[in-house]
Amino acid sequence: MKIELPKESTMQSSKFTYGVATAAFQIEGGTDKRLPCIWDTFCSTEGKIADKSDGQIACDHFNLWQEDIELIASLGVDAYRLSISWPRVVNKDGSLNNEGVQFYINILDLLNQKNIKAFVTLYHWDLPQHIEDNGGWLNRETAYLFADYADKISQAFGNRVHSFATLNEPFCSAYLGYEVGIHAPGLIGKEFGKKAAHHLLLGHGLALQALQKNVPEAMNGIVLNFTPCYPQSSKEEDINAAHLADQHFNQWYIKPIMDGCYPELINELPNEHQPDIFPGDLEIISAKNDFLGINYYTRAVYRADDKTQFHQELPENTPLTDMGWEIYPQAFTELLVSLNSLYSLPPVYITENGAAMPDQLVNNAIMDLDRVDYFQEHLNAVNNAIVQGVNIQGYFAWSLMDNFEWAEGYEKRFGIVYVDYESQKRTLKHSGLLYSDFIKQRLITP
Ligand code: GCO
Repeated sequence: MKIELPKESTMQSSKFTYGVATAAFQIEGGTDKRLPCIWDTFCSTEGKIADKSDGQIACDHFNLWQEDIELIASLGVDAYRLSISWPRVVNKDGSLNNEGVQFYINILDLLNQKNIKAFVTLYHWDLPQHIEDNGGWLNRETAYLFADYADKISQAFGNRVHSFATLNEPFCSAYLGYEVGIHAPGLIGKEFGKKAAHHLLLGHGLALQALQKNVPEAMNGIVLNFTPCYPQSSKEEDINAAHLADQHFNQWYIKPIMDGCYPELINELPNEHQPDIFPGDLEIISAKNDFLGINYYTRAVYRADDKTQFHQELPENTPLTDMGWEIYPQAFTELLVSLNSLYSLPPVYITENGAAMPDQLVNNAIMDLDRVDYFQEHLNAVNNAIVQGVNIQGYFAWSLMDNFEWAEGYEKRFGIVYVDYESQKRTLKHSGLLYSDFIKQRLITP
């Protein structure tokens, strides 16, 4: 068994970037060396995390980072996508915390020494708790605090970083965090989601200005996630339901960035659900990005519903990952092709794609053939989108290693490397071996 793509695929070229991805809160631990963040608070709230766990130790990457970078280098990847813990690098007064900054500079220097491009995400959901205490993303001021952090940290990192992304998945921060409450800070209310989303997007625009000023030679942009929406039947009302869900969950986050306006749906939102948009905000939000990061895992199927307008049907009789997410690679191609036709996209990087699977450690090995299939099918899906004209330049597997999967705790394993949380021993899974072989062979075949 191996992972392969057609010989003529541009994804076989050494110019195509392959990487692995992680996020600070999910792997670092070392919580006593930084300010508290909203995920610390959320984890300590009864009933929020499936296995009652937290991020205090996680993969202990805070101590094991050198070993982890050796592991990344051994895979032969071109790039590593990591996120910066905002509460590790700032003090409460907004000044930089030198010790925290140095932690990342050491990582970036080692990556550069090993010729691994650093793709840095500035916000992967770990808002400093003291900022949440002032209203978090419901407070417009947070967008300016984020830009200030982006300004300072990009100056401190300088040319060590190949690519900066402002936000990771503002949909998750806004909707999961402030509307349905399954992520930190756990607020629930239809009136919150789109207000938080607007401040996040404003924060993106303001931070991008700082990045373009301080590190214009870096590739600067944003990472968005998409769960394409499909109708359950060909009935018109189901098609409309899927379309509406798509406007709320997907287009809401990309359209302001690409087109400088929200979907028309905004005109139908009740007053109390409306974001607070100031003159000039949308110009700031729609400034040109050097790249767009796209995260894809699964699709969603909707039917019409009298009360809620659209209702998500759970998948039946289809292959699922351990998250219960349908495995449907065709939606990945269709998503990429459709975004490319709706918008004038900058170069696209697939910044996350992968699967949680019920891994079994047997004789010190994990034969995760299901995950290998997932990668193979989704790499094919990306290739199909390229063939149909989408400009895609890179692909990052989520994730380098098993880690803290948010509300699911440590029960769901997304890694291509297995982590034994007792001993912190890392074991390369079969998917990791084959992903690495695939990346390496591409460089030797003519
Ligand atoms: C994301 C992620 C990752 C998750 C992954 C699986 O950016 O979507 O936040 O942090 O672990 O998506 O759910």
